[in-house]
Amino acid sequence: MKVYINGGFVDEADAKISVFDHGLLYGDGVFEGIRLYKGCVFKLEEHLERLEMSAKAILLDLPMSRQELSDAVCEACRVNGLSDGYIRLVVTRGVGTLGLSHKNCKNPQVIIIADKIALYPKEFYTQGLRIITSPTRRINPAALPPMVKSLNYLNNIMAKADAGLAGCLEAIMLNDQGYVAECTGDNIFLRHKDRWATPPSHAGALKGITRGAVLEIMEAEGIACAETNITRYEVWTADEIFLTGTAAELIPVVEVDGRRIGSGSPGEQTLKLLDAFQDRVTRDGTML
Ligand code: PXG
Repeated sequence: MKVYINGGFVDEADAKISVFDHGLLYGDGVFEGIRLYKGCVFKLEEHLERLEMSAKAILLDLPMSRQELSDAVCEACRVNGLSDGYIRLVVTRGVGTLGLSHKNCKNPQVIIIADKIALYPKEFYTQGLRIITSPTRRINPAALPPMVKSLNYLNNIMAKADAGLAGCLEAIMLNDQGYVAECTGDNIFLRHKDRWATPPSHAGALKGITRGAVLEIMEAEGIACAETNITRYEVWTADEIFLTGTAAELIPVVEVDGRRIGSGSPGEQTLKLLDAFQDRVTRDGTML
């Protein structure tokens, strides 16, 4: 595998960063996880826009233009002979002296890894996921805006560990007020009767690209979905729940905190939306 680093492609064994990079020392940097479907990079423009906004929020000047980043992402797929896969685009603050100040880091580092994708096992799409609510809260927006896709994922990693300890693959994270924010690496949607809802970004949800695509599909199909605060009670009593994420696409949830959701099988509308999503993945892509 060839990795893009330091402005060019090198063998993966040679793709290394300095121990003085603040991305490593402090988790100072931003990233994107992007899907490649049949030679099309899904929603590349949206991912690059989110990367730019994440970078702006943390006062990081991206060293490449949108077009240069787009070209490098496509090239990373081409040089690795991929037509389907997962692209990790990372921008670290770069090398600096020891000390928190970002100002002594003059050269942010752009890294692009294009690889095969590890998906949730297939049976979860037919049987649904069991998840829990993690005791680990989503980071307070006043501390670090959760919309920033930063290299600081310890908060989510702790919650993912909570899920694992409970024998689950995902966990819901609540915000400071106790409302549902999202899951550790996925957004959440739920249905009560004919109304769908998903937490707004100000409740602590990352503005997921998959979430955005699903909201577009719902609008096109005339399915009402509110971006509104959601309580645990509303989760436990939902008729249908699914999660969205770049890796997961749409994955049904059939149990939360030991409460069965709906009939205990993946919801009918969830499976229809998953179909509609899969129909679109190459339509909204940037061709290699
Ligand atoms: N919330 C969080 C906190 C995320 O990190 C999503 C929601 C879904 O967003 P997208 O844009 O993918 O629809 C994410 C992104 C992984 C991995 O390795 C996945 C994410 C983040 C970090 C790692 O599977 N998902």
